[in-house]
Amino acid sequence: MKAFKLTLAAGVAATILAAVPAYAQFTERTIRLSNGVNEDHPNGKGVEKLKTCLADKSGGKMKVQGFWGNALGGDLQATQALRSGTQEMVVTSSSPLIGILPDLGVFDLPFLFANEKEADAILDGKVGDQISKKLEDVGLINLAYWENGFRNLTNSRRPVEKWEDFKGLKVRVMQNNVFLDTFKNMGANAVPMAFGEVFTALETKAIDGQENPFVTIDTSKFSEVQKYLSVTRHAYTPFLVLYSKKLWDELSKDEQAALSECAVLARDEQRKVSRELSEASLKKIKGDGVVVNELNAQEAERMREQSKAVWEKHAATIGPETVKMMQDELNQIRKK
Ligand code: 2Q2
Repeated sequence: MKAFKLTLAAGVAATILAAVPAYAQFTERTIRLSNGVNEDHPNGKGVEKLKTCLADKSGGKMKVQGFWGNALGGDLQATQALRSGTQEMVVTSSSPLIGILPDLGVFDLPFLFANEKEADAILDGKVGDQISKKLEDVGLINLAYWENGFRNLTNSRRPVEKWEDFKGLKVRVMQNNVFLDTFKNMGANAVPMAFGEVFTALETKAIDGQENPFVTIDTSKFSEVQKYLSVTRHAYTPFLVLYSKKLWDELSKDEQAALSECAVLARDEQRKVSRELSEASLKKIKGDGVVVNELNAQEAERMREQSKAVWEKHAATIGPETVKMMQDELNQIRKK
């Protein structure tokens, strides 16, 4: 029996190795990838797909070690580690990085996308490519855009049914001036804070609320410390799947090609799981006793109108040409 098992294992190993052309250049390596959410978030499935794809393409030589829940620091801290070449990868929201690349603020403009179709077309098209090119100039290779998603408000004080209901709510926002102004403009007391500190701040009532997609609210267990969820869909945040340019430049062309192809394959899986899990997360949040309200069409339109001032204020800092490219591309997509 033992001999049979050994033969079988040798056979499997030979099959994997055979899939990799003899001339391909792969070196035994472990890629450290960090993220701020927990592994049961859709990012867990994205990273799993990345791992298996790289193993197939490299004959098991390219491994990925995932670090979850900000274990290697928050989004900005981890991204700086990539720029200094002390960490290979991070899956991070774009929003905390606008100090590194102001153009990223275009994704934070309130009510930018109406649906996932628009978000995918923009991120996987001309605007996404342009931003990725600019990221390379600041030491970051963006391999793909994954989905953080449409953001909704939770808080412990009251339902928000119109923009005036934000008045006086102490709401944590990502460390990003567009988000800060989006909430200040609606009368909230906006508090910039790293994601890793949010649960405790909600639990101790240091803040009243926060805003994130359903899957993040669910997998970060915010239902345990929040009473109300108002479905505002006030912004759509992408995830950047970043590789340190310093370390990227040390890779072979085959390793770079494998990472680029696998990150895109994993993107499609991550988005699929994110969209499947979104409805399930909303159901679970309701089941946890959170009071959920949707904004009616009229009040949602009034909130959009009120938020237009934020666009005008931030176009200059984001970069007028980037904002114009975004608007032109969106107009093209909406004509189809
Ligand atoms: O509100 C936030 O900060 C989140 O959307 C985070 O950006 C996101 O979960 C990242 O921390 C993932 O690394």
